[in-house]
Amino acid sequence: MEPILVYGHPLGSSMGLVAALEWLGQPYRATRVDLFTDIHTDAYRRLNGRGEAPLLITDKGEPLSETIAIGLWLEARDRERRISFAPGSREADLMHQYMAFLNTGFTQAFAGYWVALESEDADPRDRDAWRRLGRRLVNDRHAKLEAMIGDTPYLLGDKPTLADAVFVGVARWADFHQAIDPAAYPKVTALKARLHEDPAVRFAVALEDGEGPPGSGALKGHVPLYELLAPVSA
Ligand SMILES: N[C@@H](CCC(=O)N[C@@H](CS)C(=O)NCC(=O)O)C(=O)O
Repeated sequence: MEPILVYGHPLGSSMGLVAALEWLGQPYRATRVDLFTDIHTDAYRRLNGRGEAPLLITDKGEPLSETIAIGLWLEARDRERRISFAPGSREADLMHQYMAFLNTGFTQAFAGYWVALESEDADPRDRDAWRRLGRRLVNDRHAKLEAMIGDTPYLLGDKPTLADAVFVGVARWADFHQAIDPAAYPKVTALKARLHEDPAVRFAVALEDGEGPPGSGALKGHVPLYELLAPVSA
C-alpha cells in the first residue's frame, strides 16, 4: 500500500511534508484532519499518543509520528536524492542540522502565541505576556536562522529539500501572528516567498484549505479519517 500522510489544518506544520511528498514524486495518499477536533479523540490517540499531526501510516500500515521521524523515513526512500543528499555526506549532515533547528527552537518559539490565542478566558495581562515572550523568542530564532542561511536559493543549494519542507510549514506562523518585521530578516523572507511560489507548496496549501488542486500526480487520493481509525477503534 502507499504511505498515508495525515496532515492538519489550519496552518499545520505538516503542510511542509505534503510539499516534500510532492517533490519526492512517489505515490502517497493523504488524510486531512482538523487540528482543533479530529486529533483529540481517544481513537486518534491510539495512532499518535500525543494527539498531534503530522502522522504517517507507512507502506506497512504502521503509524509513525513526529516530523523528524517522518522526514527521515522519506529520506531513506529518496534513492534518487530529490529531497535529500547521499547518506553520510556533509550536505546530509547540514540538512539534519537545519531540520533539527527548525523542528525544535524555531517551532517552539511560537508556543506563547498559540497559548495566548487558545486561552480566550485567561487574564488579558497573561495573554499579553505570552505574546511578548513569543515575539522575543520568534525574533531570536529568526535572527539565528538568518545568520545560518547562505547565498543559495534554498537552504541547501538550488533545489528544495526536507530542510525547506520543515521550514515552510512553520515559517508562515510568523506572518499569521505578526511576530516579525519581514524586512529585518531578508534571507528568511526571500526563502519563504520563493517556497510559497513553488507548485508543490501551492498544492499543499490548497489541500490544507480544502481544495482539490491538480498536483504532481503522486497523490493517489484522500483516505477519510474514520477509515484510518476503524482498525484501532473496533
Ligand atoms: N513534535 C511534533 C509536534 C507536532 C505538532 O505540534 N503538531 C501540531 C500542529 S502543527 C498539533 O498537532 N497541534 C495540536 C495540539 O497539540 O493540540 C512534530 O514535530 O511532529
